[in-house]
Amino acid sequence: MPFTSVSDVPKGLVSIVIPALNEEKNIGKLIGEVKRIMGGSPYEIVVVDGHSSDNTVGIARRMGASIIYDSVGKGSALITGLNAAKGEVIVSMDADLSNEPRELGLLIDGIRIGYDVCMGSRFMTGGNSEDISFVRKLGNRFFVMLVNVIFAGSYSDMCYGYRSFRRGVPRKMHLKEKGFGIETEINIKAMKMGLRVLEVPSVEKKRAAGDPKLRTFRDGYAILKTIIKNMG
Ligand SMILES: Nc1nc2c(ncn2[C@@H]2O[C@H](COP(=O)(O)OP(=O)(O)O)[C@@H](O)[C@H]2O)c(=O)[nH]1
Ligand SMILES: [Mg+2]
Repeated sequence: MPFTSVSDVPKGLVSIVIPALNEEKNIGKLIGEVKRIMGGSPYEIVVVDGHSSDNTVGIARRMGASIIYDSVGKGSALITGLNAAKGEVIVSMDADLSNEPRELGLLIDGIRIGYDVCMGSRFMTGGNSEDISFVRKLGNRFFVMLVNVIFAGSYSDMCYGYRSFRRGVPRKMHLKEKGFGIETEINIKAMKMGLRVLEVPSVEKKRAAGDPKLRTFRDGYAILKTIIKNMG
């Protein structure tokens, strides 16, 4: 359901932005669960497809999602989706069933009670990850520590895509990272911009089907470069 002008947008609209690349085995179930959780409240689901070679788009469209395309990378897809979203609250979530739709309420409420960005955290009390490897957990710890020291933050997690934003906030961040550095760029910019940031616990499930697109060392290096680039 595309909204053509701001006056068309229903009050309290929530946008759920899902970057997806070859997720035909996951996307249908995810959209079904999101719709059930959102129930009668106004929402839109925006799938940002990276020109999948499988039937991701066909399934997502049949389930009622709006489809936009971005073939550059995960970050680039997320930026495209966040900028296209019309909601008062905008949620980003992965397509691989790692992010539980029943946590949506917590992320949405975080914005409704006054925060600008609300970030799911796997490593605060109540959070957990069933998906992260030991090496990636170690790398994440290191990057969290680095960002907290350099930018005076107190994050418990980074590099995690289950988040929510107040309308207008993603655009003001002028996001640039085209790959998996995007989550780190958001953490850093939220600090630098003095935004009101809330972390809420999140349990990351194992990717349900298909292959992970993140490559630990290639993308770890990209995250490090993101931190350095944003130091100025
Ligand atoms: N549009 C688009 N989505 C992507 C791309 N790379 C990954 N994704 C999606 O981004 C989300 C996170 O990717 P995933 O491979 O699960 O990363 P991981 O959970 O960090 O290992 C999933 O929904 C992917 O389908 C890309 O190049 N383009
Ligand atoms: Mg994943």
